[in-house]
Amino acid sequence: MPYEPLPYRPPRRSLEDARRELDENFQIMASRRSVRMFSSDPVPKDIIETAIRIAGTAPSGANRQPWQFVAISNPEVKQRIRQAAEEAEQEFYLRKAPKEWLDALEPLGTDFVKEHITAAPWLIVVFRVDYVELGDGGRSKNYYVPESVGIATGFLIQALHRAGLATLTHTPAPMTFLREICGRPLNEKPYLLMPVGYPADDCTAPNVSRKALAEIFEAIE
Ligand code: IYR
Repeated sequence: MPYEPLPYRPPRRSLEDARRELDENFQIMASRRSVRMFSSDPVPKDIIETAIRIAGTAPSGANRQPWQFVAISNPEVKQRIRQAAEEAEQEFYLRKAPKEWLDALEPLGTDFVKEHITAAPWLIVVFRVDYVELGDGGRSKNYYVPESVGIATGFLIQALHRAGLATLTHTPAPMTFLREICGRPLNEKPYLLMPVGYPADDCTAPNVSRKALAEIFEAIE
């Protein structure tokens, strides 16, 4: 495809406006917590769809948009996913995880029981698409796939949180079962499993804090 750029002239916002927007967004995002206790209150499908549209605006390597999202509200399918995830996690907690890793998880209070997978009204499975099969037997490769899908997932988490919805990023290992259960083709690899919904009325979250700016940032001026 030839290079045919279009004018891009977003309106310039005042610094005052920018600071207000950023301060407000920081407050909103700093209040986000990963949630493991979901209400079963329903979330309409259009809410999920618009959040996924937002995820789909993420930048990606060569603009290949190498992601696929599957949202599941079907209770039987959620149950199958929970069962498979719990089997993988049981193996992790009881056999595979080194003690050091289990120690790091202790303050989070996690274990292999994943009730949130069936409690949340929606499960979003994010797939990475490493290549696309061309009709002629060839393949078209995608670029910077984990980076691109990670950015899209970040957009998704922010969009859902700003809409008042809770999320949990979950990566049971191995998670190939998600491709089978979701009926996706072999060029799509599960990247993340994310329950989405409202927090339960009695929801609690681990007592964690964020690093200070000085710990995560350095300016070179
Ligand atoms: N995947 C396991 C263990 C786990 C790992 C990390 I790193 C966490 O931040 C939290 C949990 C689980 O989901 O329980």
